[in-house]
Amino acid sequence: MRKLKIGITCYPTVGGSGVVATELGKMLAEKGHEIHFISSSLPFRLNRMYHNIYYHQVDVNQYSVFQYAPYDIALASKMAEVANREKLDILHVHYAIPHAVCAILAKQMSNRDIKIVTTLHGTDITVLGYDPSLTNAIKFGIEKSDTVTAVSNSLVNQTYELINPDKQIETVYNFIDERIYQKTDAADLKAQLQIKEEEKVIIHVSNFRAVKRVQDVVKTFAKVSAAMPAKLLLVGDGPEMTLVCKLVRKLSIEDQVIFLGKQENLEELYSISDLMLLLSEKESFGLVALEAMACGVPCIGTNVGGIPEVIQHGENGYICELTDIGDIAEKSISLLTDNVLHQQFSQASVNTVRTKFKAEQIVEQYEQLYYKLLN
Ligand code: GMT
Repeated sequence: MRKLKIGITCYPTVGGSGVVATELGKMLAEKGHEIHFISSSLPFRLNRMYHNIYYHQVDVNQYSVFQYAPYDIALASKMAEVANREKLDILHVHYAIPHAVCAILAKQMSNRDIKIVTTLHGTDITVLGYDPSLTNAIKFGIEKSDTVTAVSNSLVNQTYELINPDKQIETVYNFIDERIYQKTDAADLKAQLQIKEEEKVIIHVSNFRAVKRVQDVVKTFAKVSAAMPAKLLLVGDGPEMTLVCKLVRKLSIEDQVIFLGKQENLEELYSISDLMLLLSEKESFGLVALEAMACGVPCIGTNVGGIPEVIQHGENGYICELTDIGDIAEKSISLLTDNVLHQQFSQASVNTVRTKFKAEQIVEQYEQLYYKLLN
Protein backbone atom coordinates (compact mmCIF):
# COMPACT_ATOMS: atom_id res chain seq x y z
CA MET A 1 0.00 0.00 0.00
CA ARG A 2 1.36 3.44 -0.84
CA LYS A 3 2.17 5.76 2.03
CA LEU A 4 -0.27 8.64 2.47
CA LYS A 5 0.05 12.35 3.14
CA ILE A 6 -2.46 13.26 5.80
CA GLY A 7 -3.38 16.65 7.28
CA ILE A 8 -4.75 16.50 10.83
CA THR A 9 -6.64 19.31 12.54
CA CYS A 10 -7.74 19.18 16.17
CA TYR A 11 -8.06 21.38 19.22
CA PRO A 12 -4.43 21.27 20.28
CA THR A 13 -4.83 22.04 23.97
CA VAL A 14 -5.44 19.46 26.71
CA GLY A 15 -8.56 17.39 25.99
CA GLY A 16 -9.39 13.88 24.88
CA SER A 17 -10.03 14.80 21.25
CA GLY A 18 -6.64 16.53 20.93
CA VAL A 19 -4.96 13.57 22.60
CA VAL A 20 -6.58 11.01 20.29
CA ALA A 21 -5.85 13.08 17.15
CA THR A 22 -2.20 13.50 18.17
CA GLU A 23 -1.67 9.86 19.12
CA LEU A 24 -3.28 8.79 15.83
CA GLY A 25 -0.92 11.09 13.92
CA LYS A 26 2.08 9.73 15.81
CA MET A 27 1.14 6.10 15.15
CA LEU A 28 0.40 6.74 11.46
CA ALA A 29 3.80 8.45 11.18
CA GLU A 30 5.45 5.41 12.75
CA LYS A 31 3.84 3.34 9.98
CA GLY A 32 5.51 5.55 7.36
CA HIS A 33 2.71 7.99 6.49
CA GLU A 34 3.53 11.69 6.29
CA ILE A 35 1.52 13.66 8.85
CA HIS A 36 0.88 17.40 8.78
CA PHE A 37 -0.74 18.88 11.88
CA ILE A 38 -2.55 22.12 11.04
CA SER A 39 -3.70 23.92 14.18
CA SER A 40 -3.54 27.13 16.20
CA SER A 41 -0.75 25.87 18.47
CA LEU A 42 1.44 22.80 18.75
CA PRO A 43 -0.64 19.85 20.05
CA PHE A 44 0.56 19.34 23.62
CA ARG A 45 1.51 15.70 23.12
CA LEU A 46 3.84 16.63 20.21
CA ASN A 47 6.51 17.56 22.70
CA ARG A 48 9.57 16.56 20.66
CA MET A 49 10.72 15.94 17.09
CA TYR A 50 8.97 13.01 15.45
CA HIS A 51 9.99 11.45 12.16
CA ASN A 52 7.37 12.04 9.41
CA ILE A 53 5.49 14.66 11.42
CA TYR A 54 5.24 18.34 10.46
CA TYR A 55 3.44 21.18 12.15
CA HIS A 56 1.80 24.15 10.44
CA GLN A 57 0.61 26.95 12.69
CA VAL A 58 -2.55 28.90 11.90
CA ASP A 59 -2.00 32.60 12.53
CA VAL A 60 -5.02 34.80 12.95
CA ASN A 61 -4.68 38.48 12.23
CA GLN A 62 -6.00 40.74 14.97
CA TYR A 63 -6.97 43.73 12.78
CA SER A 64 -8.93 46.24 14.78
CA VAL A 65 -11.66 46.31 12.11
CA PHE A 66 -12.65 42.78 13.06
CA GLN A 67 -14.85 42.51 16.12
CA TYR A 68 -14.01 38.77 16.10
CA ALA A 69 -10.74 37.43 14.72
CA PRO A 70 -11.53 35.23 11.66
CA TYR A 71 -9.93 32.01 12.96
CA ASP A 72 -12.07 29.67 10.87
CA ILE A 73 -11.17 31.42 7.62
CA ALA A 74 -7.49 31.54 8.55
CA LEU A 75 -7.61 27.81 9.31
CA ALA A 76 -9.33 26.99 6.00
CA SER A 77 -6.81 29.11 4.14
CA LYS A 78 -3.87 27.37 5.88
CA MET A 79 -5.39 23.94 5.18
CA ALA A 80 -5.67 24.82 1.47
CA GLU A 81 -2.10 26.14 1.38
CA VAL A 82 -0.67 23.02 3.06
CA ALA A 83 -2.86 20.68 0.97
CA ASN A 84 -1.52 22.17 -2.28
CA ARG A 85 2.11 22.56 -1.26
CA GLU A 86 2.44 19.15 0.40
CA LYS A 87 0.05 17.38 -2.01
CA LEU A 88 -2.08 15.99 0.80
CA ASP A 89 -4.36 13.01 0.11
CA ILE A 90 -6.54 13.35 3.20
CA LEU A 91 -7.63 16.01 5.66
CA HIS A 92 -8.67 14.28 8.88
CA VAL A 93 -10.42 16.76 11.12
CA HIS A 94 -11.56 16.24 14.68
CA TYR A 95 -14.83 18.03 15.52
CA ALA A 96 -17.53 18.91 12.99
CA ILE A 97 -17.41 22.59 13.75
CA PRO A 98 -15.53 24.50 12.90
CA HIS A 99 -13.02 21.95 11.60
CA ALA A 100 -15.13 19.97 9.11
CA VAL A 101 -16.65 23.15 7.72
CA CYS A 102 -13.14 24.66 7.38
CA ALA A 103 -11.93 21.52 5.58
CA ILE A 104 -14.79 21.75 3.08
CA LEU A 105 -13.93 25.38 2.40
CA ALA A 106 -10.23 24.49 2.13
CA LYS A 107 -11.02 21.80 -0.45
CA GLN A 108 -12.82 24.37 -2.59
CA MET A 109 -9.98 26.87 -2.20
CA SER A 110 -7.30 24.34 -3.06
CA ASN A 111 -8.82 22.87 -6.23
CA ARG A 112 -7.37 19.57 -5.07
CA ASP A 113 -9.44 16.39 -4.86
CA ILE A 114 -8.50 15.96 -1.23
CA LYS A 115 -10.70 13.63 0.83
CA ILE A 116 -12.19 14.83 4.09
CA VAL A 117 -12.53 12.53 7.10
CA THR A 118 -14.35 13.97 10.11
CA THR A 119 -14.30 12.41 13.57
CA LEU A 120 -17.00 13.45 16.03
CA HIS A 121 -15.87 13.49 19.65
CA GLY A 122 -18.94 14.50 21.60
CA THR A 123 -19.20 18.09 22.62
CA ASP A 124 -19.76 19.09 18.98
CA ILE A 125 -22.94 16.99 19.06
CA THR A 126 -24.03 16.54 22.67
CA VAL A 127 -23.69 20.23 23.59
CA LEU A 128 -23.55 22.25 20.38
CA GLY A 129 -26.13 20.01 18.72
CA TYR A 130 -28.76 21.62 20.97
CA ASP A 131 -27.87 25.12 19.75
CA PRO A 132 -30.20 25.90 16.82
CA SER A 133 -27.79 28.54 15.53
CA LEU A 134 -25.22 25.80 14.87
CA THR A 135 -27.32 22.80 13.79
CA ASN A 136 -27.18 23.66 10.08
CA ALA A 137 -23.41 24.11 10.18
CA ILE A 138 -22.88 20.78 12.00
CA LYS A 139 -25.19 18.96 9.55
CA PHE A 140 -23.39 20.58 6.60
CA GLY A 141 -19.97 19.63 8.00
CA ILE A 142 -21.07 16.01 8.45
CA GLU A 143 -22.89 15.61 5.14
CA LYS A 144 -20.15 17.18 3.02
CA SER A 145 -17.35 15.17 4.62
CA ASP A 146 -16.35 12.10 2.61
CA THR A 147 -16.25 9.86 5.68
CA VAL A 148 -17.56 10.51 9.17
CA THR A 149 -16.65 8.56 12.27
CA ALA A 150 -17.72 8.89 15.90
CA VAL A 151 -15.93 7.60 18.97
CA SER A 152 -18.79 5.43 20.28
CA ASN A 153 -22.04 3.82 19.15
CA SER A 154 -23.79 6.07 21.61
CA LEU A 155 -22.42 9.17 19.87
CA VAL A 156 -23.48 7.82 16.47
CA ASN A 157 -27.04 7.38 17.77
CA GLN A 158 -27.09 10.79 19.44
CA THR A 159 -25.88 12.44 16.23
CA TYR A 160 -28.78 10.92 14.29
CA GLU A 161 -31.26 11.91 17.01
CA LEU A 162 -30.07 15.50 17.32
CA ILE A 163 -28.80 16.43 13.86
CA ASN A 164 -30.39 13.77 11.64
CA PRO A 165 -27.73 13.96 8.91
CA ASP A 166 -28.12 12.12 5.63
CA LYS A 167 -24.78 10.37 6.05
CA GLN A 168 -23.48 7.05 7.27
CA ILE A 169 -21.46 7.44 10.47
CA GLU A 170 -19.12 4.68 11.50
CA THR A 171 -17.96 3.99 15.05
CA VAL A 172 -14.19 3.98 15.47
CA TYR A 173 -13.35 3.68 19.14
CA ASN A 174 -10.67 5.70 20.86
CA PHE A 175 -7.40 4.10 21.88
CA ILE A 176 -4.38 4.88 24.00
CA ASP A 177 -0.71 4.11 23.52
CA GLU A 178 -0.37 0.85 25.46
CA ARG A 179 3.43 1.29 25.51
CA ILE A 180 2.96 4.33 27.74
CA TYR A 181 -0.15 3.45 29.72
CA GLN A 182 0.81 0.43 31.76
CA LYS A 183 1.34 -0.20 35.44
CA THR A 184 4.73 1.06 36.56
CA ASP A 185 6.47 0.88 39.91
CA ALA A 186 5.51 4.26 41.39
CA ALA A 187 6.10 3.50 45.08
CA ASP A 188 8.21 6.68 45.38
CA LEU A 189 5.34 8.80 44.17
CA LYS A 190 3.07 7.26 46.78
CA ALA A 191 5.60 8.14 49.46
CA GLN A 192 6.00 11.69 48.07
CA LEU A 193 2.26 12.18 48.28
CA GLN A 194 2.35 10.83 51.85
CA ILE A 195 -0.13 8.08 51.09
CA LYS A 196 0.11 5.31 53.66
CA GLU A 197 0.41 1.67 52.65
CA GLU A 198 -2.99 0.75 54.10
CA GLU A 199 -4.81 3.63 52.35
CA LYS A 200 -6.87 2.90 49.23
CA VAL A 201 -6.46 5.45 46.46
CA ILE A 202 -9.35 6.72 44.35
CA ILE A 203 -8.57 8.89 41.32
CA HIS A 204 -10.60 11.27 39.19
CA VAL A 205 -9.17 13.02 36.12
CA SER A 206 -11.07 15.67 34.16
CA ASN A 207 -11.25 19.28 33.06
CA PHE A 208 -13.62 20.05 35.97
CA ARG A 209 -16.44 21.20 33.70
CA ALA A 210 -19.92 20.97 35.23
CA VAL A 211 -20.76 17.93 33.04
CA LYS A 212 -18.04 15.94 34.83
CA ARG A 213 -19.95 16.18 38.15
CA VAL A 214 -16.78 16.28 40.23
CA GLN A 215 -18.87 17.10 43.30
CA ASP A 216 -20.47 13.65 43.01
CA VAL A 217 -16.96 12.19 43.06
CA VAL A 218 -16.21 14.06 46.30
CA LYS A 219 -19.53 13.03 47.88
CA THR A 220 -18.88 9.39 46.98
CA PHE A 221 -15.37 9.58 48.35
CA ALA A 222 -16.63 11.02 51.67
CA LYS A 223 -18.74 7.87 52.11
CA VAL A 224 -15.86 5.57 51.16
CA SER A 225 -13.39 7.29 53.47
CA ALA A 226 -15.85 6.93 56.34
CA ALA A 227 -15.61 3.16 55.81
CA MET A 228 -11.85 2.72 55.27
CA PRO A 229 -8.56 4.62 55.19
CA ALA A 230 -8.47 6.25 51.76
CA LYS A 231 -7.16 9.15 49.70
CA LEU A 232 -8.75 10.91 46.74
CA LEU A 233 -6.51 12.19 43.94
CA LEU A 234 -8.18 14.99 41.98
CA VAL A 235 -6.29 15.60 38.74
CA GLY A 236 -7.10 18.52 36.45
CA ASP A 237 -8.56 21.97 36.80
CA GLY A 238 -11.50 23.94 35.46
CA PRO A 239 -14.60 25.96 36.18
CA GLU A 240 -15.96 23.73 38.99
CA MET A 241 -12.77 23.81 41.07
CA THR A 242 -13.92 26.49 43.56
CA LEU A 243 -17.15 24.62 44.32
CA VAL A 244 -15.28 21.34 44.66
CA CYS A 245 -12.82 22.86 47.17
CA LYS A 246 -15.73 24.30 49.13
CA LEU A 247 -17.45 20.90 49.26
CA VAL A 248 -14.26 19.18 50.43
CA ARG A 249 -14.05 21.68 53.33
CA LYS A 250 -17.75 21.30 54.12
CA LEU A 251 -17.40 17.52 54.34
CA SER A 252 -14.24 17.91 56.49
CA ILE A 253 -12.16 15.66 54.25
CA GLU A 254 -9.38 18.17 53.42
CA ASP A 255 -6.72 15.80 54.80
CA GLN A 256 -7.84 12.95 52.57
CA VAL A 257 -8.16 14.85 49.27
CA ILE A 258 -5.07 15.67 47.21
CA PHE A 259 -5.53 18.35 44.54
CA LEU A 260 -2.91 17.76 41.88
CA GLY A 261 -3.99 20.25 39.19
CA LYS A 262 -3.16 19.55 35.56
CA GLN A 263 -0.63 16.75 35.24
CA GLU A 264 1.28 14.88 32.59
CA ASN A 265 2.67 11.34 33.04
CA LEU A 266 -0.68 10.16 34.29
CA GLU A 267 0.45 6.54 34.08
CA GLU A 268 2.36 7.05 37.35
CA LEU A 269 -0.70 8.41 39.11
CA TYR A 270 -2.85 5.57 37.79
CA SER A 271 -0.19 3.10 38.96
CA ILE A 272 -0.71 4.13 42.59
CA SER A 273 -4.53 4.14 42.27
CA ASP A 274 -7.01 1.41 43.17
CA LEU A 275 -10.16 2.83 41.59
CA MET A 276 -11.20 5.52 39.11
CA LEU A 277 -14.51 7.37 39.31
CA LEU A 278 -16.00 8.88 36.14
CA LEU A 279 -19.47 10.16 37.11
CA SER A 280 -20.21 12.50 34.18
CA GLU A 281 -23.65 13.49 32.96
CA LYS A 282 -22.37 13.68 29.36
CA GLU A 283 -19.48 11.59 28.05
CA SER A 284 -19.24 10.29 24.52
CA PHE A 285 -16.41 7.90 25.37
CA GLY A 286 -14.35 8.63 28.50
CA LEU A 287 -10.73 8.41 27.40
CA VAL A 288 -9.45 8.76 30.98
CA ALA A 289 -11.25 5.53 31.92
CA LEU A 290 -9.37 3.74 29.13
CA GLU A 291 -6.06 5.20 30.34
CA ALA A 292 -6.75 4.05 33.90
CA MET A 293 -7.87 0.60 32.77
CA ALA A 294 -4.67 0.16 30.74
CA CYS A 295 -2.78 0.63 34.03
CA GLY A 296 -4.95 -2.00 35.72
CA VAL A 297 -7.26 0.42 37.53
CA PRO A 298 -10.92 -0.68 37.53
CA CYS A 299 -13.45 2.12 36.94
CA ILE A 300 -16.92 2.98 38.16
CA GLY A 301 -18.79 5.12 35.66
CA THR A 302 -22.27 6.47 35.07
CA ASN A 303 -24.78 4.96 32.70
CA VAL A 304 -24.25 7.82 30.29
CA GLY A 305 -23.20 8.16 26.64
CA GLY A 306 -20.34 5.88 25.63
CA ILE A 307 -19.18 5.04 29.17
CA PRO A 308 -20.95 1.63 29.21
CA GLU A 309 -19.16 0.74 25.96
CA VAL A 310 -15.83 1.20 27.78
CA ILE A 311 -16.63 -0.06 31.28
CA GLN A 312 -18.33 -3.46 31.25
CA HIS A 313 -20.58 -3.75 34.28
CA GLY A 314 -19.56 -6.58 36.60
CA GLU A 315 -16.62 -7.58 34.37
CA ASN A 316 -14.00 -4.87 34.55
CA GLY A 317 -15.84 -2.27 36.65
CA TYR A 318 -19.32 -1.04 37.46
CA ILE A 319 -21.91 1.16 35.78
CA CYS A 320 -24.19 3.09 38.13
CA GLU A 321 -27.06 5.49 37.59
CA LEU A 322 -26.20 9.19 37.37
CA THR A 323 -26.16 10.90 40.82
CA ASP A 324 -26.83 7.64 42.72
CA ILE A 325 -24.06 8.38 45.24
CA GLY A 326 -25.26 5.68 47.66
CA ASP A 327 -24.94 2.91 45.09
CA ILE A 328 -21.65 4.24 43.71
CA ALA A 329 -20.14 4.39 47.23
CA GLU A 330 -21.44 0.89 48.07
CA LYS A 331 -19.92 -0.58 44.89
CA SER A 332 -16.64 1.28 45.53
CA ILE A 333 -16.41 -0.10 49.06
CA SER A 334 -17.21 -3.66 48.04
CA LEU A 335 -14.60 -3.57 45.26
CA LEU A 336 -11.93 -1.98 47.47
CA THR A 337 -12.46 -4.51 50.26
CA ASP A 338 -12.47 -7.64 48.09
CA ASN A 339 -8.91 -8.24 46.93
CA VAL A 340 -9.82 -11.22 44.75
CA LEU A 341 -12.56 -9.32 42.92
CA HIS A 342 -10.33 -6.26 42.59
CA GLN A 343 -7.54 -8.32 41.04
CA GLN A 344 -10.05 -9.93 38.66
CA PHE A 345 -11.45 -6.53 37.54
CA SER A 346 -7.95 -5.10 37.25
CA GLN A 347 -6.83 -7.91 34.91
CA ALA A 348 -10.10 -7.69 32.95
CA SER A 349 -9.55 -3.92 32.52
CA VAL A 350 -6.12 -4.47 30.99
CA ASN A 351 -7.53 -7.23 28.74
CA THR A 352 -10.35 -4.97 27.53
CA VAL A 353 -7.84 -2.29 26.49
CA ARG A 354 -5.66 -4.86 24.72
CA THR A 355 -8.53 -6.43 22.80
CA LYS A 356 -11.57 -4.19 22.19
CA PHE A 357 -9.52 -0.95 22.16
CA LYS A 358 -6.20 -2.21 20.82
CA ALA A 359 -4.31 0.76 19.32
CA GLU A 360 -2.87 -1.22 16.42
CA GLN A 361 -6.33 -2.37 15.30
CA ILE A 362 -7.92 1.03 15.62
CA VAL A 363 -5.15 2.82 13.73
CA GLU A 364 -5.55 0.18 11.01
CA GLN A 365 -9.30 0.84 10.95
CA TYR A 366 -8.60 4.53 10.18
CA GLU A 367 -6.02 3.53 7.53
CA GLN A 368 -8.57 1.28 5.83
CA LEU A 369 -11.07 4.15 5.75
CA TYR A 370 -8.46 6.38 4.09
CA TYR A 371 -7.53 3.76 1.47
CA LYS A 372 -11.19 3.03 0.72
CA LEU A 373 -11.78 6.71 -0.01
CA LEU A 374 -8.74 7.05 -2.22
CA ASN A 375 -9.48 3.99 -4.31
O1 GMT B 1 -14.59 15.79 27.89
C1 GMT B 1 -14.24 16.92 27.56
O2 GMT B 1 -14.67 17.91 28.13
C2 GMT B 1 -13.21 17.11 26.46
C3 GMT B 1 -13.71 16.55 25.15
C4 GMT B 1 -12.73 16.89 24.05
O3 GMT B 1 -13.15 17.55 23.11
O4 GMT B 1 -11.58 16.51 24.08
O5 GMT B 1 -13.79 15.13 25.26
C5 GMT B 1 -14.63 14.46 24.31
O6 GMT B 1 -13.79 13.71 23.45
C6 GMT B 1 -13.02 12.67 24.10
C7 GMT B 1 -12.17 11.99 23.03
O7 GMT B 1 -12.96 11.39 22.06
C8 GMT B 1 -13.97 11.68 24.79
O8 GMT B 1 -13.21 10.70 25.46
C9 GMT B 1 -14.84 12.44 25.81
O9 GMT B 1 -15.78 11.52 26.35
C10 GMT B 1 -15.59 13.57 25.11
N1 GMT B 1 -16.26 14.39 26.11
C11 GMT B 1 -17.59 14.47 26.21
O10 GMT B 1 -18.35 13.86 25.49
C12 GMT B 1 -18.12 15.36 27.28
